Amino acid sequence: FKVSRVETTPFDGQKPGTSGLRKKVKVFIQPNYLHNFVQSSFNALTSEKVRGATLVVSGDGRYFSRDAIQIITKMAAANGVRRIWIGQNGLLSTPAVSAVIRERVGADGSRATGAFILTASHNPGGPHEDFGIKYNMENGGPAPEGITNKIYENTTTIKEYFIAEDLPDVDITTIGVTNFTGPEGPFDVEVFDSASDYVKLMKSIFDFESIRKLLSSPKFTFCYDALHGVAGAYAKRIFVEELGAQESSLLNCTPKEDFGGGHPDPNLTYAKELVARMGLSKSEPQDEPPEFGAAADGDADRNMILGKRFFVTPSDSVAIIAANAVEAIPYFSSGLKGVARSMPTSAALDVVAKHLNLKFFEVPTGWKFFGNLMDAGLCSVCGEESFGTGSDHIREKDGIWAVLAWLSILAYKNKDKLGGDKLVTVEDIVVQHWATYGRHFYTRYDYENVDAGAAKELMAYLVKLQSSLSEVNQIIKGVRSDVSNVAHADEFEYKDPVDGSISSHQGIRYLFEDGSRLIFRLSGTGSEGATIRLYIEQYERDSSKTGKPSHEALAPLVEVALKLSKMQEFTGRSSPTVIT
Ligand code: VG1
Ligand code: CO
Repeated sequence: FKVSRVETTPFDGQKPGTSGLRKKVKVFIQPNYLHNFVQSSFNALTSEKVRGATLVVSGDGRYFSRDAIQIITKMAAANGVRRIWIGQNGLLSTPAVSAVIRERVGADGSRATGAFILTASHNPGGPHEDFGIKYNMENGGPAPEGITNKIYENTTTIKEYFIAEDLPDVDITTIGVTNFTGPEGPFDVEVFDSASDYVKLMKSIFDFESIRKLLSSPKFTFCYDALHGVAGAYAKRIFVEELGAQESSLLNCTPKEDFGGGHPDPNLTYAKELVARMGLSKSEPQDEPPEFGAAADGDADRNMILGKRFFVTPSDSVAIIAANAVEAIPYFSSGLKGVARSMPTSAALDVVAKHLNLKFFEVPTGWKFFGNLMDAGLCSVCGEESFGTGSDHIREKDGIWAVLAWLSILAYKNKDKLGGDKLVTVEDIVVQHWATYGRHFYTRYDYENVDAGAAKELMAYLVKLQSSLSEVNQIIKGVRSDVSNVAHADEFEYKDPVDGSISSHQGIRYLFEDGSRLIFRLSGTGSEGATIRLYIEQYERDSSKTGKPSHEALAPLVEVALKLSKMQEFTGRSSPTVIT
């Protein structure tokens, strides 16, 4: 093939957010739009990460992925990349990409040093919806801010890109290697099975035999919803073939370009079918819901865990996994190195860390911050309130790993009970956890697609308000006299304990005397307008009160949050778009 140099001009707004660049498909398909971003990424990397390198290119299979894979392959060839690895049909979940970078060894001993992951995660897909791209590094984790800032800078000055226009399209449906020769020598494209490397890694972490006993027991019923995302490419292999679940326990496990027209976000609002099956929908009561249910997002790095008629908050989930990991999961049998959560995630994990005397870290939102801790051997288990849970087996959150972690805990607690006794349920495990550690009532209000100017004004107002705690507490007393005082308020800033880098403006915090917290931040993953996230949390140690419905317990704090922020005045919204 030949290498062409193509002149181009910058596009505005190619700034990677919390997790890569996410825009409407109609933005991405503009001539040169994707090309500019990819060339800017190559230019942001050191030369040995490009020339002669092996790179992975794949994603959640959303609309435009197939075209994007061909474009990136041709640009990689032209930029001197030696080898491209592609999951069959262009499918690799985000955690599987991380696993492939860390674990996969090619026939000639080659290893990947990076990846372009094609996904907009939980955002809908299709010609009128979202596409996205992000770059992951040689540790398998998202590029740190140093690199994403450089990519962005490059996009603002880009003048040219390189592409092998005459390279034939590669057949991504068939497993195998295709060899090409360019001006600098050989270039190979290898299409491989999307699941094998990931399945192998899962089998090295968990005790599949004990999970199989649980899943194949007639007493235990199970349901998994991939919401037509890429998790479907793994679910049958792992849950049915390896672990003996019924095939009928898989919902929406065929990956689709448009996620079947749905919103591939595993929460109580969007995973409707699973939520109904688990007996959590008032309008569709069920006689016998399954004992355990779970869902994933488009790229399968998120998870929602449900019991029979029971929702596990993600903040509780990571705390419960951390509390039980050493006993229930062979990978952790020699102990946890430490645990970490994102700032807005509830403090349920903090309490576990204290009890078990574990190192603990609070990082800004987004998975890239956990990676440094893990690379330095400081953190084993971590999570976010946004349905992200994971460990140092890879450098991304991992939806199927979280399900296997829960199944391991259930298998461990029920190992003597599969014969006849009543099973220990998901709900039992959570209620027991609250009895030991107390309960963190928690909810998140999302105001999606708010006018960007209005969102900025609201945030600026809240920052300004922080300078006078007495004014804050006066407002609160005027709204609810039963809510405690704010003891401290700030904008969260994080200093990475490993490399010393500083991330500022990571969300506005109001910390109350009784341990309650109100947090406000702007989303960094949307593709239109602004999304305001309001996180509300309250700790209850008294075990006679931990059973209250969450919305009841949090009602006073919610009222305070809305009044304090003048939410309706600024945004014109009387209620949030989504409550999780
Ligand atoms: C959201 C979540 C954050 C998560 C990020 C990527 O970011 O809040 O916790 O890490 O999505 O998840 P933001 O900036 O919109 O709040 V995924 O599954 O979309 O890659
Ligand atoms: Co995701």
